[in-house]
Amino acid sequence: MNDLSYTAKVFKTVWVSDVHLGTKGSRAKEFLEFLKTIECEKIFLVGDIVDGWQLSKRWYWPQTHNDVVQKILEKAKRGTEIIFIPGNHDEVARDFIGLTMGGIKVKDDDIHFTADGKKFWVVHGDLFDNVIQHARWLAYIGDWAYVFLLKTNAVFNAIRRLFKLPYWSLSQYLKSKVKLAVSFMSAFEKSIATETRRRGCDGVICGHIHKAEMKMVEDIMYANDGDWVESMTALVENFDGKLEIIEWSKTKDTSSQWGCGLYPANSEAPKKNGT
Ligand SMILES: [Mn+2]
Repeated sequence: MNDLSYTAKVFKTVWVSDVHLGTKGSRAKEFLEFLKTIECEKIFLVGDIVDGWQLSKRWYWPQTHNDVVQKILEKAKRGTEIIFIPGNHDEVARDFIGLTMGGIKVKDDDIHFTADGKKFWVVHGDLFDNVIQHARWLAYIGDWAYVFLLKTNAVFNAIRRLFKLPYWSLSQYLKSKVKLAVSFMSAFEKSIATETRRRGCDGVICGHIHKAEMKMVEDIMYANDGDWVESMTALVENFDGKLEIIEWSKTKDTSSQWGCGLYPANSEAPKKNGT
């Protein structure tokens, strides 16, 4: 173990989602660096890996995005078990559920047992997003109204002054929007936890809302692997079964400070009760 000319971070399992390849916002370069740094038994691609919605509107596919796909296929070839659970942005892949392509298994959802015996339901999560499910247009109107208000706030209040109306506070409005977002997230967590309980699982691992988090939602363990558009996060399982959120922006330069030690890439993975 003395020759550490090439080292990799070794995990049992890795979950990533919401990479949104095919969009300018995708942090494909960083995601590729992350993939190159890790070694693991199993990778779950928890949906929205490729953004088919955006690609169908405008083709955007730089080399780095191709490199990510190649890297994933290469890992599959070398024996990493890879499971792809399509999300709503790559829902075209839902036609391939049950198939294995390039060594990658496509599944609607999956069950994962951690090394310490916890049963997790793995799912993208968009089914629990009522805004998308029932009123996609509402989300668009929301965005449009927000931009419009920002642009017109000053003019708007000048007119209100003219009519001797009190100042209308944009910041108050935004605060209420944030509150709305918070209540949306807790509604998402609650409904996904309810379904997880109904399925007899101890916890759920999902993506979709672009917010990495690990917490208890009542009696259910809720773990979200975040995204590779803004936060650059992944969820990992260590060999003792403990889950951990990796924040790439914080760990990439300090990989020696990661939760557990570094191991040569080709060494045998640490055993369950060893290090
Ligand atoms: Mn999604």
